[in-house]
Amino acid sequence: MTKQVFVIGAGGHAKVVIDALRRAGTMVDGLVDADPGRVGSTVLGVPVLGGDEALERCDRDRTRVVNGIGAVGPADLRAKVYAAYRARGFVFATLVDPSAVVGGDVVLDQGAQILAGAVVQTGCRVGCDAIVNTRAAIDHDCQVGAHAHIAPGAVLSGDVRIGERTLVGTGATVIQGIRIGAGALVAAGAVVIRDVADGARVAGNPARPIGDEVCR
Ligand code: JB2
Repeated sequence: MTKQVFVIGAGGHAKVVIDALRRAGTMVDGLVDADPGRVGSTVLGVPVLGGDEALERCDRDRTRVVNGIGAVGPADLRAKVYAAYRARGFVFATLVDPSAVVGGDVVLDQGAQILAGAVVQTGCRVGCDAIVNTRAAIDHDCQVGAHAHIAPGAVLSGDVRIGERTLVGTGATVIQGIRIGAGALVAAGAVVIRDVADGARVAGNPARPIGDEVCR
């Protein structure tokens, strides 16, 4: 059955998602965005139809939604939007950019997104609504929790666990076997050689706990 596809959000992440979907052979029928000022505009030629209520009349069986809101920190908006749409009966499509390499036994949960040039090796699981962003590399047997974001160019060695809603920042490196808890933040460029607790923020080489300064 042909499905209509809508992307939630009309900002930077939505643009990346629309392009990946197209190259994977999926056309996007429209966008929804909470900003009324965006209604009537287009992103890569796809119209912004309205706010979240614009999809209310869609037949859930014939509709798939894609989360176009990026995860820019722990406890993010992205997870809330995912939960709200699931509660309304919508199903999220998984997205694998055609340029990504994904092992044959990798498990992608609902709404997981593997973007351009990413590598996800054998034995991995990517949780629901998680993002493996541009050119991120995840080696064998890693587990990425729901709504987590492995940012562009980050590297996870084998058998790493990333908790729900955790952000591993741009270009960060995590050595093999490390456990990073839920709602944590690993700053861009950090080198993680010890486990990271739930909610912790770490930065540097080797990565150490930090305060609240911006570190994405
Ligand atoms: O509840 C909502 C909602 N809240 C914010 N529902 C809907 N449908 N849309 C919502 N939005 C909209 O998400 C905002 O009005 C805004 O248009 C959009 C977010 O766009 P922005 O470009 O600010 O962020 P992003 O999440 O697309 O991209 C961020 O994360 C990516 C991973 C940026 O930091 C990117 O650079 C990054 N690559």
